[in-house]
Amino acid sequence: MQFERKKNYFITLEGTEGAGKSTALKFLHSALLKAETPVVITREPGGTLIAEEIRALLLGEHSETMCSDTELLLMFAGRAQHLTQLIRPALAAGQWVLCDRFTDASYAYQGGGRGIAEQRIAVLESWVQQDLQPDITILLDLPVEMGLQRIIKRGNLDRIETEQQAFFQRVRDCYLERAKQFPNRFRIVDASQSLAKVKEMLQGIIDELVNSNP
Ligand code: Z5A
Repeated sequence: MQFERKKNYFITLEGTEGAGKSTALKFLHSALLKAETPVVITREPGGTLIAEEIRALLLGEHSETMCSDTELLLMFAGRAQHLTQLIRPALAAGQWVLCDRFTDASYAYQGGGRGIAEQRIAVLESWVQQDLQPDITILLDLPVEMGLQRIIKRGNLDRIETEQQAFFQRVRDCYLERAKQFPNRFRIVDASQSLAKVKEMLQGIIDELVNSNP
């Protein structure tokens, strides 16, 4: 008798500011472990030694302004390293990968936020990823003002988090546009709801994936 190989998913988690990604990530991780899913949890920018060094450069404060192209290219430099060293080998070994942000964030922040043309980002995307795309992207969405109030309360803002409200509105608009463009891949979760409700929705997504497995 031949057993079908179980599908292992590449899941990415995205969100606007203060959407509660850190909390959601912990919940998703434990839900996958409870379902006895072999999962690697990682993040972008970052995820490997070199990519984490690039992250420090990206999120740190500098005495010189980082230009938008540098920011975009560094995001993809880190992604190339991350894909080669961690994501592709994990997927090839049959593990699920749960990644805190991925290329949709480059479209949202460097494209929507900074105004870099989508086509330029698409060139880097196909260079670095070839045909690899996440299977599922969970987007935690909430009104910008509400998210900013949450992160101001939390404190400890990084270089990108100190941007103006209009920047984050463009980021949100771009995420929602991408969700419309790729409806099969995106799952939108209303992050303005109570944490209990958000967790219930996340559990529903995990159940859908685990149960869809042969
Ligand atoms: N970036 C980019 O520009 N381009 C790229 O290609 C990539 C990334 C990959 C670092 O990302 C930055 O990199 C990010 C995008 C950019 N920049 N910004 N800004 P990150 O993912 O490491 O950092 P982050 O966006 O700041 O995410 P975070 O640390 O996970 O924070 P969060 O989503 O804002 O969530 P939180 O800290 O869990 O929640 C914020 C507060 O709200 C906290 O006090 C919670 O207790 C509270 N909270 C959470 N959920 C709820 C609910 N449901 N109700 C009430 N209160 C809640």
